[in-house]
Amino acid sequence: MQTTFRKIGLIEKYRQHLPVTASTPVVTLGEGNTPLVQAQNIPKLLGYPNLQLFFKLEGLNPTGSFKDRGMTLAISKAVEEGARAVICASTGNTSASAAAFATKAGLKCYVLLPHGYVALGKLAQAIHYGAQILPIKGNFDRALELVRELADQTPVTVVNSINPYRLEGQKTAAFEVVEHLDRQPDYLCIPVGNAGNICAYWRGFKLYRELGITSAAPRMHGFEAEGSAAIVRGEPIKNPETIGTAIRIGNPASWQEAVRAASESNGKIDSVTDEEILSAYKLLGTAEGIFTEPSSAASLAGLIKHLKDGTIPHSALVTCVLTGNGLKDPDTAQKVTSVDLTPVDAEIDALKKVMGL
Ligand code: AN7
Repeated sequence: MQTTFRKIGLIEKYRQHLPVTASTPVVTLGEGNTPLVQAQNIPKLLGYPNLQLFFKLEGLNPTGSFKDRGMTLAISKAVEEGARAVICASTGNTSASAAAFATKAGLKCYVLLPHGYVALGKLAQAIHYGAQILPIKGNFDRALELVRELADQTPVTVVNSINPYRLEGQKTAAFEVVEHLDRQPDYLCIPVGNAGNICAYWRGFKLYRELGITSAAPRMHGFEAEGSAAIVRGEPIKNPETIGTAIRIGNPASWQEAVRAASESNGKIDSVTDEEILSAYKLLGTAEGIFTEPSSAASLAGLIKHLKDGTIPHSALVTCVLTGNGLKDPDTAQKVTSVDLTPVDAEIDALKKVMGL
């Protein structure tokens, strides 16, 4: 019996909407096709029983974040164009994804990281996939400036979202949301850091509307962390701060396109506090069984804010994008919930006593 290998990954699935040809070498780790899961308990708990809420679980991509969608295309095109080395600045997830895809393609990978502000799991990934790690004494915004300069002076290909292929790959997430719902959501809520992903989703939704696959497009509601909310404040932030280290970015690269995405879609870019982010982060775990990283919970935190202030109607069909996997940041998970981990005697009676049974 002859068996055929079914091609995987989002380039194969969506190639007619992507800038590839039959001769583009496809570098894939099986990214995309992530679950869209309906909330079971949160709408009632919040007091909005008619809310139709779905979570796009991007943490189930091969390196645990949405970055893999853009990286499969950016690395495939880099190989096609003859690159030998790639480079990125990163708050963590881009570095993990770049390192994995570069390794698979046989490319050298350099990653510039803001020293002390990358979640443990992401750093472990970049190391494990064999990237050359360059922690810098500066934040993400400085790292990205340095990457742009290095790319001008040396033969390295930048795979940050300023690489045009990144957002083209990432727009496929919008296609999946439409296919899973069999229509467009009314609202899309999404975290905003460097502001690329909100633009990518908007491109995807707009394309499906143009092609007549949907009759309308959702309103895009993007959420920055309050201590890093450059777009909301209307000026770059020199020393951005937030518990969500992934979105600790003070001068977003896709600023203007993100503002256009929000205005063209009749949506909004707003901010949420670290307290609101952590509260949504915990709620996802305790009410829905979803472990996402703190930055990702900015989408739910923002939705809650906009339900409360009436910006989003209480019976809307909403998709919240959960951009990264909670396992990437075990430190924050342990810090934010105090649990008694004192060992119990390994005896039935001792356990029953502690369990109150
Ligand atoms: C989990 O990895 O910028 O607004 O260098 O890791 O498209 O930047 C990560 C960003 C949201 C924000 N959620 O997306 C990086 C990086 C998670 C993230 C964002 C990031 P953009």
